[in-house]
Amino acid sequence: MIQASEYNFDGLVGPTHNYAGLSVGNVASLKNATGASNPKEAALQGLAKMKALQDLGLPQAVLAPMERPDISTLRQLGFTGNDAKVLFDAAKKAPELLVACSSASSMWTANACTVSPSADTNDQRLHITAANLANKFHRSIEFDTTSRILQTMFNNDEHFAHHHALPLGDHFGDEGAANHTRFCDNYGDKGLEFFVFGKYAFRSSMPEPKKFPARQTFEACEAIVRLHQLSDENTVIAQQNPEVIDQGVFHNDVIAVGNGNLLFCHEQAFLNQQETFDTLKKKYPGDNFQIVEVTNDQVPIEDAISSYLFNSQLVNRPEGGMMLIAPGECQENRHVSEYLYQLIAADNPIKDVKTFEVQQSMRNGGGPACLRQRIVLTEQERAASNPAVFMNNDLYLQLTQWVSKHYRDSMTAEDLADHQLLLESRTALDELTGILNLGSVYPFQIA
Ligand code: SUG
Repeated sequence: MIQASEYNFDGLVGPTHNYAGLSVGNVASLKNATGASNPKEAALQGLAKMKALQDLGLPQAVLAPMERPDISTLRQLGFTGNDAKVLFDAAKKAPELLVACSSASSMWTANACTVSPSADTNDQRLHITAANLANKFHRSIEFDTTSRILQTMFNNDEHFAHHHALPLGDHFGDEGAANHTRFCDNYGDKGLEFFVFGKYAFRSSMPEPKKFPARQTFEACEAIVRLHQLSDENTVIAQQNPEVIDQGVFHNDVIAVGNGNLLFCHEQAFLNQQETFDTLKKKYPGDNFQIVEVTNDQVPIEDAISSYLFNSQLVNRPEGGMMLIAPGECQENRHVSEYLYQLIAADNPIKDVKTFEVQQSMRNGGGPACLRQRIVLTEQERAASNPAVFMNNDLYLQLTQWVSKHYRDSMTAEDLADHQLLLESRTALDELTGILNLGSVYPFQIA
């Protein structure tokens, strides 16, 4: 049996974290559109979660943010002159473009890419496809830098295969691991990869949401399966329930989460729920696939969305059994907290729940699971990866000091036009590439 571990790569919140109401279909993003954010608190909350998981014995690493404001995209859109003039003109003539080009949304690393561990792929390399995030302009400008960062972290052709993001446009809308999970008995075993989509792009008259966009297509899932050299018997592709997308479930990870041999989901998660369960059970390579299905009576869909219960991380405890790493909002919601109390007392693999305060992220629709990308690495693959990105006490200390030195503690949309903010962000990111040994990955470093 091959030994492998699952690493949580959490997104480091960027210095321009702000609330701009950019994501139609994401209830929290629209609700908090005009509020002031606190980038320093957001980054420190994220780092505190990383450190706590590391201290629990769960392997942890970190993924760098984007350069924002994204001057190179503003130039592509026709703004000219020096950087200060680009900012000034964009703020005056197209403030909506400036906020879109300033989002710190790469902090939701679940959306950065889809990763298939080497145990699942035909060439036995770990495959990575950066997500095109085509449905939202402010996110569709992430994948180039994401790819460069991932390539410097996993820079070894013998072990890692990097694919270009899928073609841009609605037909191949791909939201990365927010719509992908993997089931297995042991992380080093060949697993069952589970892809979830919101609509078909090329087939008309199929069910799809009516009010909010379906961000992930069936065709995008199939393309990733081909690129990653996955076999049919180890892959399931299922459709999300369009009715819940219309209620604000913009990604599958807002209504379902999986780990090991367990799927934890709401009863309204999938369009053909029973058929999806049957296929998962049939194809699961181990012999004990388990499902914990939460009914609407236990947790109404509105509570699942507002508390982000299913955007918890579901992890193996070093001492056995699983644990939910849930957002603090789950404790405050009566239906959810009562349900969680029953859940850990019942007969299922989830033995414990820990809550974390990530409100800065939650206000933009990002819970604990959004903040991380799961990457299964064998010992050899771990040794072939960039060692500087793996969490330890020194790195935690260095990064908290770095955040405290460079980040502001309040930010509104008006601040984004401040040339000083651009300079501060670039100074911070330049130092960060040194700390994480990434080389030159940002447009301002390679221009
Ligand atoms: O793409 N929010 C992100 C939240 C992503 C959450 N990720 C997962 N569920 N895996 C999004 O909607 C809001 C930005 C703003 O409104 O300022 C935003 O992009």
